[in-house]
Amino acid sequence: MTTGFRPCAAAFGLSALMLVAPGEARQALAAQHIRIPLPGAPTIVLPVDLNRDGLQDLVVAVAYTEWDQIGIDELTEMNEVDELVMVMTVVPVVMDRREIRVYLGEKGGGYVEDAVTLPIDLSVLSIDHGPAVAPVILLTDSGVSALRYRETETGPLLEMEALVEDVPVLARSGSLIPHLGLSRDLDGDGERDLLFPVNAGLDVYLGSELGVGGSSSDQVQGGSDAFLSPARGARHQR
Ligand SMILES: [Ca+2]
Ligand SMILES: [Ca+2]
Repeated sequence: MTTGFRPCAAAFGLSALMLVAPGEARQALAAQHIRIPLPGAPTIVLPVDLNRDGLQDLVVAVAYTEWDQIGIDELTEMNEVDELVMVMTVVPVVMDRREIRVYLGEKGGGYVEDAVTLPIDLSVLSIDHGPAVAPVILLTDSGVSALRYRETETGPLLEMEALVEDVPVLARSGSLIPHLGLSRDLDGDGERDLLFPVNAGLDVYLGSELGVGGSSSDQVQGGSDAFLSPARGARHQR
């Protein structure tokens, strides 16, 4: 007996309507439907020009589960041979997978089909827009990192680069939390500032300390000298 249902290859995805100019600049903008297949539900979606080519890219954080299998080694005594033998038992397990996918924007609208992917673990707590020199920031168990896009000889690469070294109040929660509001322009200078959640409130890191309008990741190098200090007076007494 057959039913009216058909298998669906892609259970998750993003659909977006983009406004694109089909030809002459004076022509009316047209809506373009785009579907982006994903392995799981998108937890966080950020439109941002991550590779600084003037085209908006799409940064998507995805969390999903996947069946896998693990092998467990055990020493077992076998009467037939009267000695201990190593036996491997393979058991199915459900694995938590998390990853950041970046779909680069294309001229004329839409995104490249193949995403640049960075697997992340439970130490990444949230992702948000950041100041100019770090357009995408990640709150982690050990502070705030910038998401960097880099072209290499073997292809494009995503990396995490430490900006702030401190332990947030959400550390070790294992949750990937959307819409935390990690950055706002608090002093009205047009630059996003970092809001870092700690036990006693919020630490504020002025985005201007990263370099207003900076365009190169060289301005924020790794190493302890590059870690920012909270703005004076912003930290509550603990
Ligand atoms: Ca871009
Ligand atoms: Ca600011």
